[in-house]
Amino acid sequence: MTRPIPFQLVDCTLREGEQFAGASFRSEQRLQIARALDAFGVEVIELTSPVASPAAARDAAAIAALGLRAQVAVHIRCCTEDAFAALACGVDAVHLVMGTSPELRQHSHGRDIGGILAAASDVIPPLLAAGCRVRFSCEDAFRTPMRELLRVAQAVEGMGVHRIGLADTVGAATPDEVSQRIASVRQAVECAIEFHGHNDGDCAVANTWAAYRAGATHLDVTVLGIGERNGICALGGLMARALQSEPEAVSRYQLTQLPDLDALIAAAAGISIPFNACITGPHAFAHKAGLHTKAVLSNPASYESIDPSLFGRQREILVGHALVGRHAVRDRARSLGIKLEGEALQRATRSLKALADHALPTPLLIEQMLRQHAEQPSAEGVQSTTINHLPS
Ligand code: HCA
Ligand code: CU
Repeated sequence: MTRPIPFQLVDCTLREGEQFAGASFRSEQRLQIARALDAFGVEVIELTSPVASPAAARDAAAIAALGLRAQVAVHIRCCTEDAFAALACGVDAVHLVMGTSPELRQHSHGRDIGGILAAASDVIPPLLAAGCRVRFSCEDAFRTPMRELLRVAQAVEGMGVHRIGLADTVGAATPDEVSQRIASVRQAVECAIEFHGHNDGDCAVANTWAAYRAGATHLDVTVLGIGERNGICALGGLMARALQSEPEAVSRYQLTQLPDLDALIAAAAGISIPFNACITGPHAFAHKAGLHTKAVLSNPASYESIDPSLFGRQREILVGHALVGRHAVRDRARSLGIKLEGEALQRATRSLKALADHALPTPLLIEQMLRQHAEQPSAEGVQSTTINHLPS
């Protein structure tokens, strides 16, 4: 018996991601990114509305024609003009969005709940009749009074949508609030539920996980979390979170492709992979303090909750710094074919610490020191002025 897929990933890099201040992808980049997302295994690829620009429409049609395994969707306003433009692109799915909070009702589209439902009933039937998958998302759902949110959710489900989206548009919800709201909507409707969480309060990944645990079936991500302001739930962050709790939930994705995917988007968006990115951050698997390296060398799981090799990454044991411990020094020596034990090891470690207090030694200098201590067990350290600002 095959197990049901626990959740589906809706990747919004080519929609929300392009709303990141630094991102303006060219057509060939959009196609390359769509292919890479498909190869990673995301289930849905969301694209910018075809009414945004001529290239957006051309690229949506081109991506829809690639024959990807992933479902291709365009993200549009809930109006017939956009809906017909979406159908003209030949996409599999249409993601409708409309603000339901008092703030957006007043300052965005100016309609009350009755007006929102009227717009939905104009747009949803022709899309369904054309054979499209349809998702209706309540923008700013977490500032929408619960009664009104449930009214909209039940009404659009009645119109036949395949999925209802709840967006934490201003990134202010907490995991508890997300759990409660998703659970209430889960009780009120039978269709699939999608969650889209912004990161303004640094809870996007936690909120997305809470949404899944409370019954959301579709989770929005972007590569590196890029999006409006400081973005949304990062694909890598969600993979890390899932692996820590339910590794089987992500086993169908090509996890070893994540570093290349993150690098692709970083380059296209003109940024570096952030130092604190889960999994692909440059030092995500670097161990430094002596206490840590001793235990990691004995068993990596002592300070690692995620195995770097699952993502094709390697752990690093840093020795070129003052916090170094003798186990790490011995390990580095061993990897260089140098046998360093007992008193010589102690002295080499002390010399390294004393040196690093003044300047971080280069890998070459470290090697020279280790050799010198191994060959001259009574030597009290080596002097050098070589400086490397990155401990290695
Ligand atoms: C936007 C807002 C949105 C929509 C999310 C959704 C949000 O259109 O830019 O369609 O579910 O965060 O509310 O990204
Ligand atoms: Cu958003």
